Amino acid sequence: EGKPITCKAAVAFAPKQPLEVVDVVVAPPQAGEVRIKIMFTALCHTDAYTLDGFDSEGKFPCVLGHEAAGVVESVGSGVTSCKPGDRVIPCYQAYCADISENPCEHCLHPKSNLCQAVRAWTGRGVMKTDEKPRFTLARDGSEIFHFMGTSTFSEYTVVHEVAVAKVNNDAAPLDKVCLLGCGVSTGWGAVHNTAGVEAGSTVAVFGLGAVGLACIEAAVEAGARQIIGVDTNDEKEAIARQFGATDFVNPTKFPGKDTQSVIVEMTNGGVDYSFECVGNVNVMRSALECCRKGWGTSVIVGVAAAGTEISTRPFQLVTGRTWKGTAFGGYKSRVAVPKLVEKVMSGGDKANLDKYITHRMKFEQINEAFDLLHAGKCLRCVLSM
Ligand code: NAD
Ligand code: DAO
Ligand code: ZN
Repeated sequence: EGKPITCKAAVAFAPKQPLEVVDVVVAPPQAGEVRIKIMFTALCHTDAYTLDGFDSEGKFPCVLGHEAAGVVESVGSGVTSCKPGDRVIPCYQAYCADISENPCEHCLHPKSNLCQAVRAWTGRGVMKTDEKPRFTLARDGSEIFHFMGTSTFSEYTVVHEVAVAKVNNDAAPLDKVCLLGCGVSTGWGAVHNTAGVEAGSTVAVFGLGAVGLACIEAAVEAGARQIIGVDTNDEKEAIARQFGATDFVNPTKFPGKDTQSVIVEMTNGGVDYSFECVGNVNVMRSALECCRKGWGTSVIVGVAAAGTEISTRPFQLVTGRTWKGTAFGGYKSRVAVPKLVEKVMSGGDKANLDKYITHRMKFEQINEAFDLLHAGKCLRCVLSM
């Protein structure tokens, strides 16, 4: 019954090429699907990484984007958890347990947030119902693939119902809470859910983009007594200290010495927890090896290029270090995101998301926003549609 909508989308036609803002046709939502009018979208490093061709799952042409907020335009048959007019945050990591008759085992398991309900299809850039994308190019009708089940670099997108988190608080500003769709939630959850940082802990955070800074913010909240920010860019020191880092290490300032040795010396044996928020396998090794013998835990948050491998000496683990990782901070997305919105709304300055937003632009300027991300000048750039 719904009609196709013709609108603007920033299409990635091929890896390493600028996006092209063109007219696309967005088909109506089918059973179990939701069509969303995107109001604001931010850019995350993962979009840049896919555009750069590092993601083996990346299928072109596609509509990238996965950190956004918008309003439900229409819903397909059988959709009960949201309705037209609802303000929502699309989630690249779905959650099915509370709305599915046959929930996946991950959603039922307390230790996992990796819902598999639509995973096989989102990985291939299509919708589950008919295994086709809902985007076609207006000029020739050719198919354009989805990305991460979200594709928010478009005025309208279609997502699976299991991937739609509601913003229940009418006062929540969508141009800010859009950040809860990825980077900020990931950093917070890495600290609180995946690591479980306790008061009095020592922490090292490698990579001080929005994700790493969110780890610092959460470590402060958890009561960590020492928080070491690590970044190759000296300009990150000031912002890391504003977020609550007590120390800053620039690995390039210690030629011939590895970063793990620097941190082990600073902490008299290593940190209780470390977080890798860069996506570099050498940094992942440093992050593990700067952890305290006996109990130190390192969490991999960064997404490394396809095909790369991590390494360390097994003795590092034999002697009590733990190596783990996190996707979306371990949060069961669709039920957790509304709570995170509430936390932001009730947290005053403490949970203020403004400090992550260094730039705002028009959607049409999306390629400039990518340039900023690559230049390391930007935490988050929020685009208005
Ligand atoms: P970003 O590019 O804004 O930040 C990365 C930071 O790392 C920059 O400040 C950069 O200067 C620094 N850096 C680069 N090389 C370094 C090195 N060798 N040592 C120390 N610092 C170095 O990226 P972001 O948006 O904050 O994302 C960080 C990572 O997290 C990315 O890999 C992204 O794909 C990943 N990510 C993962 C999840 C998840 O669910 N696991 C979610 C969101 C993002
Ligand atoms: O295989 O079930 C699965 C989960 C796949 C998604 C994992 C996402 C990891 C983090 C992606 C980067 C964040 C934008
Ligand atoms: Zn599920």
